[in-house]
Amino acid sequence: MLFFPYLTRRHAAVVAAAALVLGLGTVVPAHADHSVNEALNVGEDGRFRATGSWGGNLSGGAEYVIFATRASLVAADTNSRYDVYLKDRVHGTLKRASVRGNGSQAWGRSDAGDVSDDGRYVTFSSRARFTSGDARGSMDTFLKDLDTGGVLRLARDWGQVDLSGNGKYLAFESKAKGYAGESDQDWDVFVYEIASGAVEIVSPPHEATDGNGISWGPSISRDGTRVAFSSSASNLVPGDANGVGDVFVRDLVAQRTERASRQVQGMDPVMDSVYPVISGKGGHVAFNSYTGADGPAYWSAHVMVTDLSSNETEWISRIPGAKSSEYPDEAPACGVSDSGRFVALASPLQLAEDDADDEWDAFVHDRTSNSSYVTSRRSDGSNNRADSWCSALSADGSTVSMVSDGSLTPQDTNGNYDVYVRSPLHLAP
Ligand SMILES: [Ca+2]
Ligand SMILES: [Ca+2]
Ligand SMILES: [Ca+2]
Ligand SMILES: [Ca+2]
Repeated sequence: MLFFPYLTRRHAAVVAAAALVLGLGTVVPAHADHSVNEALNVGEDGRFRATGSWGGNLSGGAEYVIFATRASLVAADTNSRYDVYLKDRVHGTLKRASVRGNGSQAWGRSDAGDVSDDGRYVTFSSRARFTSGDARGSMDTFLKDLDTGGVLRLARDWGQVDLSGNGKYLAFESKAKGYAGESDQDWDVFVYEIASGAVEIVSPPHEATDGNGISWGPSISRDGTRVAFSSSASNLVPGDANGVGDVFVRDLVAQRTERASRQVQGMDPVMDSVYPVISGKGGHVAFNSYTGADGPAYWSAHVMVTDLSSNETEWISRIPGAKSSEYPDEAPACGVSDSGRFVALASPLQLAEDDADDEWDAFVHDRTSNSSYVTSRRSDGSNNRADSWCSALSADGSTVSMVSDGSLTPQDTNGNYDVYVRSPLHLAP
């Protein structure tokens, strides 16, 4: 998942200043670290490119990273447009993914989506034409099979799409009628089985014929059986009486929905919970909550993680002593490791001792040691005084992908945003 910075640097500075006054500047211990950055905006010739790159979703094992760049990384790329590339980090090979079924290049900007764990399937969005019947100029989402070259244009009424790690399912949001018997035009969340084309509704209510609100923002587990989403409906589970939007998880095998934002620090949320990210195994969900431990946070969202087996929710982007309402708005989490222990997030807050600036940084939070660690550093470990955001986290939490407008490797002097992968993260045992 990728996002833009919000207008929060001023707020971050206020919180940082308050923390210093309160003696809270030192938050967590630093980790020993030997991880290095890998820049993705590098051509087949091994040279770093002068124009920027963007995106950076990872396969579960971090063997593959999908990103977009305006630079030409392979000789056949002569369109001077953003294209989507898939880097095989194990074999060091690079493929341009945003090409048509016959291998010809497209003439419009393409942006990176998701990649399956085996690197076979990718999703991307583009204004270019990839299939017959696709009008140039319309923004569409495509599914590409890199084994066969085949490109499938996903339906125009699909919004956000998430590919399951096993490459078999796509979770999507839509407000169109007709999917899985839906008769209204509210936003709902569905799962599409790639092999059969079957569509199943994910956001059904437990008692009524339809949810009494909108459901959106799906995130699907590796095996495709669990889908997290946001919903304003109050009839998806019994006893949802808080009157605000929540995050839910649907188990498509057990045909059961549970509320993941049921408890935040022991309290029923009094403000919305949004932007869920489910772990590959489906046991943990990170999301943003506008409710803090001490009540409504109003305009600031905090990153929370719910363990679905214990049903406990933890606020992880927290500076001790600061009030909820003093926090800046935070970006959605980028990933949760399979065990639920590690969470990738980005924040303008100084969540780690080694973060010495009020720029946005990418962090990995370790829920076991309750400490956060800056991953958007230079390879030599020095501080990067520029905004950086996370993109994705590997299943084991040892590899993170990021976008930074700083220079995280010595050859990056282009002054543009670029995608990096950092690994292996030597986090506390
Ligand atoms: Ca290009
Ligand atoms: Ca609710
Ligand atoms: Ca910072
Ligand atoms: Ca750069």
